[in-house]
Amino acid sequence: MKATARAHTNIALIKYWGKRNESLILPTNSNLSVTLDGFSTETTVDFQEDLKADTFFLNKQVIEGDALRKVAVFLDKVRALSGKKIYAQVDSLNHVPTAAGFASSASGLAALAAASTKAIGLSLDNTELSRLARQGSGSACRSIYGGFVEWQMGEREDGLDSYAVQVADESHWDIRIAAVVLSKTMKKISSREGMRRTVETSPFYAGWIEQTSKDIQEIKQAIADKDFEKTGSIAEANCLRMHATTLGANPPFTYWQDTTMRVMQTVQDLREQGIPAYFTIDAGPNVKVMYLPEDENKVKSRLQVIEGVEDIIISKPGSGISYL
Ligand code: FM0
Repeated sequence: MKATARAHTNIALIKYWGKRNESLILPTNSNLSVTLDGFSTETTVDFQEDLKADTFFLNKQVIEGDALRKVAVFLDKVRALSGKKIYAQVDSLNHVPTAAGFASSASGLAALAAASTKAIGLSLDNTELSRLARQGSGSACRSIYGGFVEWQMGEREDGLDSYAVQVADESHWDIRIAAVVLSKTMKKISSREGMRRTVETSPFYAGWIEQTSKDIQEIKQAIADKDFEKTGSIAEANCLRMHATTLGANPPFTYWQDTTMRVMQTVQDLREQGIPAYFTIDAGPNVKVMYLPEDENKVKSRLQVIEGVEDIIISKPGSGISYL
């Protein structure tokens, strides 16, 4: 009982930053991302009668500890859905053109959801798959779809109405996203821990929630209109507001490093010179820069000379899950 699926990672333009239910992974706000064609995970799940436990290989290396537990806990949900108590060997390959810490739980859990349900004989539609992937890692529910994707927070306690929908497919709008990889990264606070601490302790959190529900309505209109400056400026402001909440947490923290700020400054300089480019940053020091295809050379040449930048990986809007 074996199946293979591929999923691409995504970058949020309106961030998911906080849970209203930790065990079901239900968010405090609806959020929106672009699926990226430059980063993917390909996962084969093979359920075998003679296995005594799940095993997990990532890029051909045996994985144990927390990462294995995350996979096994997810497969428990798949077993419960199917009614079959059978363990699996999971083989994942991360196609990330660098070693610099860009592996993503979004593509990983989306590929795992697709491959494991198919392998065990369930046939879920994309809504069901998104809802299931969400319970592995919140941002994974968006990677079921390509293009521009909204995770609708839902209202129900049981999470049945909390899943992603496609806002526009990958052919809607040819924009580019450069992932700017920094050469040194410090010990990080996981997004899971960072968002928990922020929700519990940051006095700025209420302001974040209030503004984000407006941002998502506006950015959906801007994406429909292909209004790049509006889309970029809403995304950049939303990112800055999310990161501001972490400075208000107790104990306070930030994901930014010196190079993170140099990249942000360079993007703002590019705009002053008339080149529309905007940044966004997730729970780590690397920066993603959005721009239009005609500005690629100018943007790339400015980013790659920044001190502390190791690599630049360029994506277009990518596709949703596929079976191999
Ligand atoms: O992607 O605790 O999905 O909207 O990347 O596994 O549900 O790893 F910037 C932070 C992603 C959070 C914003 O959190 O958390 C976004 C973030 P989990 P995730």
